[in-house]
Amino acid sequence: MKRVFSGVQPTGNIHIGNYLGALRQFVELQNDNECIYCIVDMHSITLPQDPKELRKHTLDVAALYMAIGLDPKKSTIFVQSDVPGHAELSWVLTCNSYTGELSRMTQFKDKSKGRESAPTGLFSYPILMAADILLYDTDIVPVGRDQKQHIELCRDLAIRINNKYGQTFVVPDGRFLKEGARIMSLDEPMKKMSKSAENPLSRISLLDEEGKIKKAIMKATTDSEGIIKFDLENKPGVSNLMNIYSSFSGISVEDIEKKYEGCGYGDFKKDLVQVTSEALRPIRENFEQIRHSQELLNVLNEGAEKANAIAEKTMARVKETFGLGISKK
Ligand code: AQP
Repeated sequence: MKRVFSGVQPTGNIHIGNYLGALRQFVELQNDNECIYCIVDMHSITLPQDPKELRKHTLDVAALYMAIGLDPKKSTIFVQSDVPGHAELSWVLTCNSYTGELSRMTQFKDKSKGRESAPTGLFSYPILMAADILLYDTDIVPVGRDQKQHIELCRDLAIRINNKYGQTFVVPDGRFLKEGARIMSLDEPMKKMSKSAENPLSRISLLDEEGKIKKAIMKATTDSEGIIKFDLENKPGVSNLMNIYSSFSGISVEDIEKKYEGCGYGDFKKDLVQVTSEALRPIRENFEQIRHSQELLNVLNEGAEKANAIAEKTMARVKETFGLGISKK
């Protein structure tokens, strides 16, 4: 069995980009692999968060993990800050990385744009992410395509340390979905859909009700051509909507083109509202049942225990490699 690790930041409600790009794979993978899924709250504080909101979102994401079908009997589900190994390993990796390679990360460039001085945590975000992955001897990391560069950096760090100090880390592979791998913002289709974007109509969250879904889709940016055609370069808005339609319905974009030949954007958008609402309804219903249950807290406690047991073993090996620590406690 391969070991799978991935995580989501509790920076807001999970949107369909997170779901179609990453989380959908989490569920699929749990049947044939040993899966570890984390709510990466320490990543969230790379930008300021309201502490109460952060706790709430952490539990929301955990409940959503279960609502989309993650089964705690098959997958380990836990909160990052409950396992100290993440921060510990992150420091070791920091000491083996270079400011040059971190400066090239596009996520850092995007998130620090317009700031005179960016938070250090934002700069070293990819190192914490590498620590998350390497801490569990991960083979496969299911993520959206936007994380490709971070996965490459993680691999580089693992290979660099293995070459210099001897075999210490498993070198992981990213796993990216083809369809829906990158869902774009509904109002600015050249930007990716994001939890923290200012305009709430730029995204559809997994917990949105039909009214909000309808508003966001009917207002989504298209173009003046009025033709349902998949053309990422010239028709990014329409192509993004087709991508969403295809991901939820399983109908290929070619068949969507045929189905809507001669139709206007209005008809297509109305159907997309229906397809999306139907796909999200069961998730919302499951969420309502799980969110305030004792079961959720039990799952997170047990998950942290299991994750800690693996993390402690890795950290013992890492300390041995680097000559760190004396006490065997
Ligand atoms: N628009 C997207 N399309 C496809 N996949 C996406 N992911 C994020 N946005 C899209 C994937 O979702 C997983 C969890 O993401 P994250 O919470 O760790 O951080 P993020 O990539 O920074 O997501 P957001 O929504 O943009 O959050 P904020 O606004 O807080 O930065 C990852 O696997 C990611 O690839």
